[in-house]
Amino acid sequence: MGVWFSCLTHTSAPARCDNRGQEICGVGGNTACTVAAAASNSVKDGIAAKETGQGRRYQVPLPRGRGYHGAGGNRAMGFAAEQLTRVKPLWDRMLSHRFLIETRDGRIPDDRFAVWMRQDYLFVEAAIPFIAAMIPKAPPKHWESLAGVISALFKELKLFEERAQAVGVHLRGAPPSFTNHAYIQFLLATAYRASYAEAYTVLYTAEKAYYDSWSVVKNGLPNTSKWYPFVENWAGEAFAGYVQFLEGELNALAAEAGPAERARMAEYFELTTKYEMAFWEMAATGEGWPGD
Ligand code: MP5
Repeated sequence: MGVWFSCLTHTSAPARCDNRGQEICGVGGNTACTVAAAASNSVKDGIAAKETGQGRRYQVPLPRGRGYHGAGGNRAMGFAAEQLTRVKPLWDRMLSHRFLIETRDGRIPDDRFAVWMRQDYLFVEAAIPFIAAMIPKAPPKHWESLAGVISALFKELKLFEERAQAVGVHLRGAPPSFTNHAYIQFLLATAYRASYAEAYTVLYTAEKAYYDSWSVVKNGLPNTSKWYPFVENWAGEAFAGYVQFLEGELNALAAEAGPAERARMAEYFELTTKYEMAFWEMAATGEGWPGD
């Protein structure tokens, strides 16, 4: 979601909130922000912002007492790291998916990339009610950070719209694919039926998957590429800070969970990883629906 600010300390925890034109995004407390990547991947003012270096600003404040790198607390390995280790073979397969490699190498056909754009636009749209449905279950200290995620999702939709217009992709040209439909239903069912910690696991895993996936692309795609704004969006320093914030919160939720809930969280972690893999596969194949 654009360029972010990484905020190292804060009394509250709004992650991923749009900070354009504001010093602090709605929450009182101490905030120490570092500007992430210089450029913005624009939304309304994208390209212009990129040229002037006036990127959209986000902040990722962490609760006081939590270091930027120490968000998991004192445990040697928090829940998230434990799960990433457990699903590593799957995770690595996701990161070596041909869609990512071809995008990184500038070999992805435009119409394939357009499939991903159309589908991810729908996914991001659906992420709004997903996050909104988590709010009633969330501890009050998470309300503002979740609200920040929602406003950042709206900005992200604008990034898609701007890119689509720039490259001539008709974003509204397709219904959700089978995989995307399933993933969206999974998100919503999780938000409504699962516990908050379980839903938060899905949020973290999806965001971490995108951070890692776009980092693969970043490691090769020239920043002059028409697709680079997506790299900036998900593989920038600021998004890294946001993912790290989520990781700390997820670890804390897992530490408070009982063994049964923790086991379900692990299951959600793995399922989300599989959906992420399936999403790249769907984009690479231009998957239709059974019976089409
Ligand atoms: C994300 C995404 C990242 N846009 N699409 C998929 C399939 N997985 C994860 O989420 P967000 O909210 O766009 O950063």
